[in-house]
Amino acid sequence: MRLFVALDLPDPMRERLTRLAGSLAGARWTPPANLHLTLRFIGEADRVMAEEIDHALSAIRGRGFKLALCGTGLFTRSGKTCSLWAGIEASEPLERLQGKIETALVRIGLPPERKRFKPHVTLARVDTVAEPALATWIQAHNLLRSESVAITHFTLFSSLRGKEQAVYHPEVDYELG
Ligand code: 3AM
Repeated sequence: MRLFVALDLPDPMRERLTRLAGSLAGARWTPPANLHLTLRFIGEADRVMAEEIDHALSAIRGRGFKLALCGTGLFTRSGKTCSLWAGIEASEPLERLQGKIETALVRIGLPPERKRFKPHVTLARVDTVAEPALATWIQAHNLLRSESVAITHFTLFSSLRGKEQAVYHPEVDYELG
């Protein structure tokens, strides 16, 4: 199964992000149910490995914390704009949690993540959207801010590739004290 570790977004944050969707010709918006904040992409894992991952994640101790949305931006791949995202206000507890997850997974043999952690929620795939339209959208939404919401757990998700969109399934929640 294909796995990743993420924060399942609390409803007020999900609703706020859902309201941003629209008015950008060609954008493929993330369905509301799929909105999440990835902490660590894992990839394919067999049953035995999935159990080891679950075991390692279960041993992580951390406290709940609060998060707020902050700004929007674009990622590029091979010089081409590919995704539109909402940013997350700088958060030490979030960085600490991500660090603990990374350490735990590397300890059981997963290759280290080389990309620097950039907390974000992917809003849309935009590889076919015209650059000027993207720039206008970003300008209009760059001041995005939200109320802080409480994060009480993180989640191991499985991901099934669908025809149009992947289907994410929460496999295990790990409570933060
Ligand atoms: O949270 P975002 O949307 O940035 O793009 C995938 C998504 O990221 C990413 O993992 C998240 C949950 O699916 N992803 C998919 N395949 C990947 C890969 N091979 C990947 N990240 C790194 N390497």
